[in-house]
Amino acid sequence: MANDWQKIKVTDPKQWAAGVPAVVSAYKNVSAKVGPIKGTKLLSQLNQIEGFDCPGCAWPDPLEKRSTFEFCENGAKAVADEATLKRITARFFKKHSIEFLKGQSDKWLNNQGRLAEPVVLKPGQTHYEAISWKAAFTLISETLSSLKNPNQAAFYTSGRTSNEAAFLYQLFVRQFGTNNLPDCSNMCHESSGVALGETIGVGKGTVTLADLENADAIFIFGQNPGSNHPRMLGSLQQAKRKGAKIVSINPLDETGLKRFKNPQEVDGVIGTGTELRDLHLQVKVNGDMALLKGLCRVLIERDSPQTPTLDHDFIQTYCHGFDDFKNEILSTDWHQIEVSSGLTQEQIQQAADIACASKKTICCWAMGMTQHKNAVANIQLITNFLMLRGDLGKPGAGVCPVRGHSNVQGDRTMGIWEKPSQSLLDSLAKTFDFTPPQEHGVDAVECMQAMDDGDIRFLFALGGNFFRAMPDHDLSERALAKCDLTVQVSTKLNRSHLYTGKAALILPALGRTEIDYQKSGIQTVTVENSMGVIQTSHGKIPPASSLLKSEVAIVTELASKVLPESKIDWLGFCYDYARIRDKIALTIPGFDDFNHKIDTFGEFVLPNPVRDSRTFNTDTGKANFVVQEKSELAVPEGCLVLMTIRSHDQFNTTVYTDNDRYRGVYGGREVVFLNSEDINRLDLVAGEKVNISSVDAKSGKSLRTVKQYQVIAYNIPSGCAAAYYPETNNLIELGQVADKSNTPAYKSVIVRIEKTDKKTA
Ligand SMILES: Nc1nc2c(c(=O)[nH]1)N[C@H]1C(S)=C(S)[C@@H](COP(=O)(O)OP(=O)(O)OC[C@H]3O[C@@H](n4cnc5c(=O)[nH]c(N)nc54)[C@H](O)[C@@H]3O)O[C@H]1N2
Ligand SMILES: Nc1nc2c(c(=O)[nH]1)N[C@H]1C(S)=C(S)[C@@H](COP(=O)(O)OP(=O)(O)OC[C@H]3O[C@@H](n4cnc5c(=O)[nH]c(N)nc54)[C@H](O)[C@@H]3O)O[C@H]1N2
Ligand SMILES: [Mo]
Repeated sequence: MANDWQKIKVTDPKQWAAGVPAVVSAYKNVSAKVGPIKGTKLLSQLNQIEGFDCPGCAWPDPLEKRSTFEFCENGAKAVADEATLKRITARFFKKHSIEFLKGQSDKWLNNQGRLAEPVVLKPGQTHYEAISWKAAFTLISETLSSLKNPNQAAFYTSGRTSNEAAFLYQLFVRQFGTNNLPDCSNMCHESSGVALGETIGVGKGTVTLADLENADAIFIFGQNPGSNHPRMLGSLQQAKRKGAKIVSINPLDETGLKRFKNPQEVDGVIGTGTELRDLHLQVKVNGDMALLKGLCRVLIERDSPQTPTLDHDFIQTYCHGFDDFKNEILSTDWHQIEVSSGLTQEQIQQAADIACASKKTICCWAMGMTQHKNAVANIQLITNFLMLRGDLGKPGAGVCPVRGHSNVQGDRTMGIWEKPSQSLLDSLAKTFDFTPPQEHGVDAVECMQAMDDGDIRFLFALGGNFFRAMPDHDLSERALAKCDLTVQVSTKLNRSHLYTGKAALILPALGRTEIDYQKSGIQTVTVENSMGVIQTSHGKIPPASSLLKSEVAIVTELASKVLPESKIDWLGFCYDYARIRDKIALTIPGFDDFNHKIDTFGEFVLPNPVRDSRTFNTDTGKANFVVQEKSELAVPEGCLVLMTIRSHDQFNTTVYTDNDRYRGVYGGREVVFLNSEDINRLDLVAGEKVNISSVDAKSGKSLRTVKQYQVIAYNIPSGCAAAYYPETNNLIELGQVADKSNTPAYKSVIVRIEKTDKKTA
């Protein structure tokens, strides 16, 4: 942890992304963790048809023409992190108590290596100790049978789980008798799913990679692809070369969207690269609704019979609710739009110029849009903005929510959802001849609350770091401690292994990079990327330990133990994963001939009614315009709105290093980015240490505080602040969530910033 005397080094943000430094960083990282020869071999397998799917982000691979190095710096880091040569065995836990481990940083925990054998924390004990797989399954099974009813258990999923494991997992959980299937999507793109479901009838994006590369205009809202989806920069570069205009809407002028030097091209190595964004709209945190209303207003006002700016045919044929939407948009007040968005009318007109000159526009977005109270409204407005010009269901146009985890979208498709559709439940009932529970289960926030209320007493997590990823660690620690047993299926050590139920298990799993040997031979798994393409993934390196099990093996062995009466041949699925795919083909729409398709083509695209035929499966049967209620964040006098974001050197709660190269921060993560005006107004100076407290907007009272954060003067709108996730998660209230999607509002935390010496010395 940083002390007052430790200064974090700050330089100017970088003006371009990738290039040689990215390649050097990638190789340095991989070589340090797995050695140069193995590292180079591993990287050449990444995202190849016969290689493994990158465990990093969900950005798609080109369907044809994959280069030998279809990887990025941060994909390489994710691979190196999994393929590390270091191991954690029971001996490690004998040496280190839970209390000691709690005192270590996230980076330290992750750097200890791969979890190599199952361990148990018995009630009242201070250390984990070795346990056999058999005894671990018995402990889980006994705890589950001691529950009053199946809804006292919850089963979390993070988004790296393969389609095969996810399908069997939800089947097991539903046959056990609950829909309590919270997942990382609840904290991530849930708002996109809800918003798109209501407006266009499909919870996913509607564009392909080819669409993106052929768009006339691309609007990128609340996303930092330079760090989180670096391969997207290559697609944006292609689009630019074909003449696309790019608009970035972001409180920060993120380096990756300024200029890109493609390390796979000569120009990217020795040239100046490609300028990406044509316009940067420096919106205030949570100012997007106002901006989008302004944009829609300009499009509507500019429309005339001589020079139409709206696609009247599309609106008439395919849309519902236009008149009400138009009236509401025309009644918005420009002054209010400017105050709320932090942008001038002229800037919004400039963005509208780009939209009007475009015949095909795509809107991309990520967490800057989904993690606010009004997140669903944000995304519905994006969709409605596109609908005004008919930019849905035609080549080069559409919505593009850019997903996070590499298979988060696939896990949902496989039925990891606490609110399953009736058709999924009916389909499961038909294929497997049982009655799935009909009552909806808990999402991530409801799960934590139910544990705190004593209603859920058992948590099983297939991957992830549920404790650390969630808000309000004080509450979460208390809630988890009330459980009888918490089980983490993991590859790396993290904080969820330390904040546990009365008893806890760590079950070590195979990662995406590793060869999955089962009785019938080496297995293939599949994943779905952000654009609905199903791809295969083949592990390439021997497992980190002979005691690891694949997620499929863990789920099937557990299911056969917990459900001895089940008519399903669980262990048979593990024998050959093709058998799982045969059942997926019978149950999940779009997967007919699943095995045949992947054997023949390696990958295939799932149907998408909006993209394929402008079919809108909504309540009205049309694409819906939605009138959004006014929604302003109440910010008490003297307070700021804090967004909690990722650095360039982390993957979610996994911190690789303390640096954030593009933003110019080195040697520490306990920093807060502030506008110089705010720094002056608060009587602070850049470089000094401050405390950040979250504030109850109604009473103005401080809630929880993080201490000793170094002030960085940064180009960020006045009234806004930024700090890194997950160190600041305790500031966020569990109940501070997005309307309708219940996603924590990680990006609009009301805070007060004070000199450290006022409170701590
Ligand atoms: N290397 C790496 N890759 C990753 C991840 C990782 O941690 N590391 N995480 C994966 C996951 S699970 C996800 S979900 C994605 C996350 O990918 P991103 O969504 O790009 O990640 P964040 O760091 O949360 O960045 C949010 C961006 O939104 C901006 N923003 C914040 N608030 C607002 C707002 O109110 N309005 C607007 N317009 N912008 C705003 C921030 O300035 C920032 O640029 O990346 C995935 N890929
Ligand atoms: N403040 C704040 N909080 C946030 C966010 C934010 O922007 N701000 N973002 C939210 C978002 S978008 C997300 S997606 C969540 C992320 O929440 P999670 O998905 O729960 O968290 P991760 O950090 O991705 O999980 C990392 C752990 O997953 C395990 N793991 C990695 N690979 C595998 C594998 O192949 N199999 C298994 N079984 N385990 C594996 C490792 O043990 C590793 O320690 O966090 C959310 N929390
Ligand atoms: Mo995410």
